[in-house]
Amino acid sequence: MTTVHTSGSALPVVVEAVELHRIAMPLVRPFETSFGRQTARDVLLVRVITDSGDGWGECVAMADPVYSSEYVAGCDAVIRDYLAPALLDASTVRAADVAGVFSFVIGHRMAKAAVEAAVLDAQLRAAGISFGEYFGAVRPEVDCGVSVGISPDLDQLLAEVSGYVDEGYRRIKLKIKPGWDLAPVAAVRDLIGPDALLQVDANTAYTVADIDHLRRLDEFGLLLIEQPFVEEDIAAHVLLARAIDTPVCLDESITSTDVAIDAIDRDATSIVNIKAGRVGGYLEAIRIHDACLDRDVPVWCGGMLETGIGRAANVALAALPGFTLPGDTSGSNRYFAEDITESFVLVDGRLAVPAGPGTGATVRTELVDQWKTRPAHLITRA
Ligand code: SMG
Ligand code: MG
Repeated sequence: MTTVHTSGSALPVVVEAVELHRIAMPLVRPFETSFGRQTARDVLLVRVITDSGDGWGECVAMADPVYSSEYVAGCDAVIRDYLAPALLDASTVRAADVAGVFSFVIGHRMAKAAVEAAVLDAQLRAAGISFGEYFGAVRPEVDCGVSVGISPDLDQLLAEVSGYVDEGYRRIKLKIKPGWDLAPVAAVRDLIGPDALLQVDANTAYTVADIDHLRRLDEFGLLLIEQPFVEEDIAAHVLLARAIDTPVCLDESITSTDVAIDAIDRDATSIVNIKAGRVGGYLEAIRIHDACLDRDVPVWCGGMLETGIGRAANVALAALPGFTLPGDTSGSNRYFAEDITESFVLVDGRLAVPAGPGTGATVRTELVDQWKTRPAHLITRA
């Protein structure tokens, strides 16, 4: 069981204001999944201003509600109208109190996670403790994988994958959808060889009618198949898991520790993708990690095209003992020409867990200002 530090680092902060920033960052190349194509990252950043200093959190919601029901403008509104006022009312909080303060709002986990992360950042900066120390990190660096979007054709896909292999990535994940699955997987397996780690992610693009087709992936020796069916349909994933040898891994479906335990107990998932935003925050993410570790279920850290703010926290999370598979924790240059913090640079296929207080990342506020798509919102006590 992971122990979250409680002494010293748990001193509360008094929240004086919440600032919401919305910025646009062009992607170095378009990222296409079964649900659409992105050319820029529309990011919502939360800054909490406290009596003990500031903290930053990143909201992982996409511009449109296509990965899950949450989206940037919705998160912006729910933080401005509900979460920030509740936090300001509570006034004196620890990160561990935030979920309780927000429990009157149903769902909106990505919005809640962003605010909780900002409070944790402020709290730990004030205490001089890093996210890694607080979470119980057991390694100084983490193995990194890369998520490769759907390409216009196989040649372009192979060129992109070759580049990532050359950069040292320790695992390749291919986005798949009906019509773009067996052929790209076969071509990439051929390119990278039988021993290289390879997995696929369907982002809910299939139905139970595709089970026989998906079984054909077994011949490629994949680490796992991620989220083939809609998020509510745990039963369909049970059927697939019974039918194929490739391990089934849930992403979108896993919204809490209870859901994770249920899906594991039902044999719908034998590996779990953990994303703090999807489950309402890093503290819930750690509880899922602990539940999986207790049950010998391997986990890995998912990604949502984060800037350095979210990436710093993800890398700290991925240093927990149960994260035994490489995560979607890629270097900054896989996404952006320039990051909003110091760049995360791969060394031998790994990223270092930041050691500085809080996330350890320094937000380049001049870039936040330069890249804004609307003026910052400042929410203060009424
Ligand atoms: O951060 O490298 C990243 C992206 C990883 O594939 C990735 N994320 O379903 O796991 C997933 C997707 C969700 C975002 S797709 C726009
Ligand atoms: Mg996924």
